[in-house]
Amino acid sequence: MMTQMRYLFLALAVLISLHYILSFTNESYNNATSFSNLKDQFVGNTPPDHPAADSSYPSSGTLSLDKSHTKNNSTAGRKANAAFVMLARNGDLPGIVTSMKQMEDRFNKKFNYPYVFLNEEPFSEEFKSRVSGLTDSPVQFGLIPHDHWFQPDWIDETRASAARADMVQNSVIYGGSVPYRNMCRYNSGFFYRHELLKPFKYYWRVEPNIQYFCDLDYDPFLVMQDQNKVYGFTVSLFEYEATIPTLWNTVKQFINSNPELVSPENAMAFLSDDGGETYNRCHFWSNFEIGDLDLWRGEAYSKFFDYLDEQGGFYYERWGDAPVHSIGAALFAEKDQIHFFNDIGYRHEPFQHCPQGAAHAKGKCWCDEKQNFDYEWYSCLNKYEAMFKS
Ligand SMILES: Nc1nc2c(ncn2[C@@H]2O[C@H](COP(=O)(O)OP(=O)(O)OP(=O)(O)O)[C@@H](O)[C@H]2O)c(=O)[nH]1
Ligand SMILES: [Mg+2]
Repeated sequence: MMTQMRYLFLALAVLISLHYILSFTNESYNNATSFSNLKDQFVGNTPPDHPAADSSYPSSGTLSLDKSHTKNNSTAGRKANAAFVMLARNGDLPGIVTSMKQMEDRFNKKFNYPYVFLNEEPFSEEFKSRVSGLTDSPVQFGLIPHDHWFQPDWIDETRASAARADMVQNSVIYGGSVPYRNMCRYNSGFFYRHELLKPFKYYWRVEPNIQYFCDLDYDPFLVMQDQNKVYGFTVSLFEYEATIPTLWNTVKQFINSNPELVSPENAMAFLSDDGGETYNRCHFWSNFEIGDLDLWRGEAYSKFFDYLDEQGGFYYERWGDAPVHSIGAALFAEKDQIHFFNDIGYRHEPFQHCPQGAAHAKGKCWCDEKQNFDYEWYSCLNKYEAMFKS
């Protein structure tokens, strides 16, 4: 009996010594058997394709430096049904890679959202391979259907070209360009109908040559989803009057004919200083957008876009997708559903939003806090904020 016990102890001692020797000499053995890893297997751990950073988020543009707040893991393991959307020409490649690399470095390396590129011409092999090389996320390249892009036949070209000549005369930016008008109309009323975007609910629009100044360690798509937001912006400003002379009258006609489509909790106060009589020309700068595609796909905005399109103002004037989206969001969503992404430092020439104070520190932003458009005379942020003060 005593001899058997002695053998048992001896065998145990050999096993324990072996375990320690392997733990020190073999990393994968150590990883597989360490107490914390074994615990994770039982208690549950973060899936490998999920953001490694803590991904809880601040609400409504406010920010807390309290680490316990950001450690509550409320968004851990979740992703929204979302994609980046980049409309681009092959010639935009240098600016596209600049934007995309920043997006990857500041945010998407951790979150792995897919990209959708759209173009009215096929993307070149060079474009596709350079762009795909920047990310581990899925990248898709879509061709825009002809009828979604080009000037429709029913537009009176004589009238349209006279309007363009007039704008060139008056030095209106992009006033002489048909492709620019195609782009504005496409962004206003078609991009969200593209086959490649059909599976998605949320999008983040990214343009060439933009800058992202700060690290983003939470998922803005989940902010949209969890807080029932439908439109997010970083910069807002006034539109050039010369590009939209009849837009507001057209909007008013639409509202008068379809009052039931306008949200009772709308953001008209952002658009108008006199209860809707005149347009103050405020709009969200649409080169940055995080939005809910269903806002555009819904009945109200679909009817609204069709009505605007029928008036021909995308070609007889130069209606931009920024005022059209902004008016649509402000009228058909509730004002609480429009979100200011205060902690996303962003620049599209010539304006930038640079987070201030604690937000600047938290995002390790590299923009100069003094260079911030928020309360410049040409910004509309104060009108947005005024809607929530009473
Ligand atoms: N495929 C395609 N994309 C275009 C065309 N024109 C513009 N875009 C894209 O549409 C978006 C807006 O165009 P931009 O030229 O940046 O317009 P903008 O921001 O008003 O003007 P900039 O100050 O020049 O940036 C960008 O993502 C462009 O790459 C076009 O003719 N074809
Ligand atoms: Mg641009």
